[in-house]
Amino acid sequence: MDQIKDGWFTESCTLWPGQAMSLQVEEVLYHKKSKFQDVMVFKSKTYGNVLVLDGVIQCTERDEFAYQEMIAYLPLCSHPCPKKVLIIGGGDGGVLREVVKNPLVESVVLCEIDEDVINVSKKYLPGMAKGFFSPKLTLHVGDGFEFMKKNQDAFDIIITDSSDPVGPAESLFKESYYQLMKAALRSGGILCSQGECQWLHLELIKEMQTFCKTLFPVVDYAYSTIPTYPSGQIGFMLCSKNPETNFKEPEKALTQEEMENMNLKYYNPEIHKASFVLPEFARKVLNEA
Ligand code: SPD
Repeated sequence: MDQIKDGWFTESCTLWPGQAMSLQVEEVLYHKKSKFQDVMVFKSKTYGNVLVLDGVIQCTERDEFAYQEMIAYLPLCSHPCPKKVLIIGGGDGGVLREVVKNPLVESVVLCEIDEDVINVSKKYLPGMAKGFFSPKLTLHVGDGFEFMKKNQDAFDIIITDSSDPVGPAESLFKESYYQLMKAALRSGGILCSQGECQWLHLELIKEMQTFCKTLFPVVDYAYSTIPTYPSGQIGFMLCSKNPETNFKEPEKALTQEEMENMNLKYYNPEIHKASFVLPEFARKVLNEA
């Protein structure tokens, strides 16, 4: 528990050297090692309950929607008919909650390797974990690589809601993983993966974009703002098997009524388009890739 000192949790990591994020702690609700990682949930003073894996903040009740809505709705609204969805990771249930809300989605498989994350989230993050009770869901506890090897040409959308590229999630940022996703997607399928932060990981994003372009005819990078992720932002790598896909224009813009019915708090058609507009330092690097 050396990350909590004088009532403050501090997140530091070799992936963002020289900087750290702190949140004031009211109470540690859960802290145990699972088979795969260190799992902690604490009640914070101003951000609600916070899920931390291997010392890194995964979500807080206050700002999680800025990530979960974007990683779900950017691909869902870029596909004309997103019937079958696969989520790799996402054990807190937040992305699942967003995906099952969409009336076009008929079925969702969530494949999470760490069952403890699911159980802890059901107990301490009920607002996120409610997707686990949807009749659209088939839950698979296991390895995403193995699952996709056995399920080819099967999904319209694959969302990878992973932690950062250290420890269990490192392989999810590699070309071999993207090749597997490509094979698991149906014709016209779209993937959207946690794509790290342009302020911190531009070289990694460029590397990923470069190999994605060898695999898919359409590749793009978008981002969302979120206070409790390093540098206040996180990005998404989007790839489509359909050469006609234009990620920057939603296939069908959600109406105000639809957004209200789905209780969206961050995503709207304007922010969809705007999320692909990059600052000049990032645009230059990624345009060269
Ligand atoms: N730096 C933390 C990145 C975490 C991304 N995944 C979060 C999981 C939320 N469902």
